[in-house]
Amino acid sequence: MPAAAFLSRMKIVVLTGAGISAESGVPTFRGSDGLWEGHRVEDVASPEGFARDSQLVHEFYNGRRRKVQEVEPNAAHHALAKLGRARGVDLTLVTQNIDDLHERAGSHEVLHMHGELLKARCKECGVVVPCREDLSRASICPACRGIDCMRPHVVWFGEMPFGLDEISAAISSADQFVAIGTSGRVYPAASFVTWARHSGVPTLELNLEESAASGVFHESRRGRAGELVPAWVE
Ligand code: BJW
Repeated sequence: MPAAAFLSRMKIVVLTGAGISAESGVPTFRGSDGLWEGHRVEDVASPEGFARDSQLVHEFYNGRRRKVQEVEPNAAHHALAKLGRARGVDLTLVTQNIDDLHERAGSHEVLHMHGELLKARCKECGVVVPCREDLSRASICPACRGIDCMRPHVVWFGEMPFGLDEISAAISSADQFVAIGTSGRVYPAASFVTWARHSGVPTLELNLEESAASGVFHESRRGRAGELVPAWVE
């Protein structure tokens, strides 16, 4: 067996946020003219908001679903796909983003902790199905045939993010934790850097501006993801 086979691969956990897709033309949430501008968060991103006015929520996500199918991955998504293919690297790619730009850049097994815009879920029977078209109150569940029970397959405030056990295990055994393009304002993702530090894992932030979590990282680099991420991966 070659000696290299005994060398363990470097385990890197990357967390991405809205900032990585900004240069593809996908608006972030909290910037000026961010996604929440013109919407009350609790109206469009909570189960209570959906129960109050599902049509408003459908329209919000229908617009974003159409838009996301018109944009392309950028240099930062491509750099992370390249990192995932690198020999000697064991990459766990966790994204808070509901777009599919990591996959379209060539990344595999992306952990979408806040769900996926191009999927819908039946709130009655739980089936998850691909969804590229508009949803409405008239949408019919393909499994249970119920009416007005399909919702975007996303994680709203007050709901449990996906894959937390897997993410926690990956962070605690990582050699490096890197957060890219996220404001550090939404939990539990904002705590990942603290989880990493508790496990003695070196932490790096790549972000346009100072974030709410910047002070917790060992190192923070400021700039556009489209420049910082390829430079870090090289
Ligand atoms: C660039 C750039 C460029 C720009 N290059 N950078 C304390 C502890 C635990 C929970 C809570 C807590 N306090 C409150 C909570 C509850 C709540 C929460 O966090 N509330 C906060 C508002 C305080 N959290 C929840 O309810 C979560 N569930 C939960 O906690 O379950 C119980 C639980 C408890 C304990 C452990 C485990 C579980 C669920 C949160 C769901 C969030 N959902 C959303 C919507 C998803 C669907 C959709 O997309 O519509 O997720 S909200 C929204 O925010 C979306 C995002 O994924 C998320 C994060 O946003 P992100 O990515 O950081 O974007 P921005 O816009 O905020 O920042 C962009 C950054 O990029 C900026 O810094 C820019 O500078 C930068 N940038 N251009 C590089 N070119």
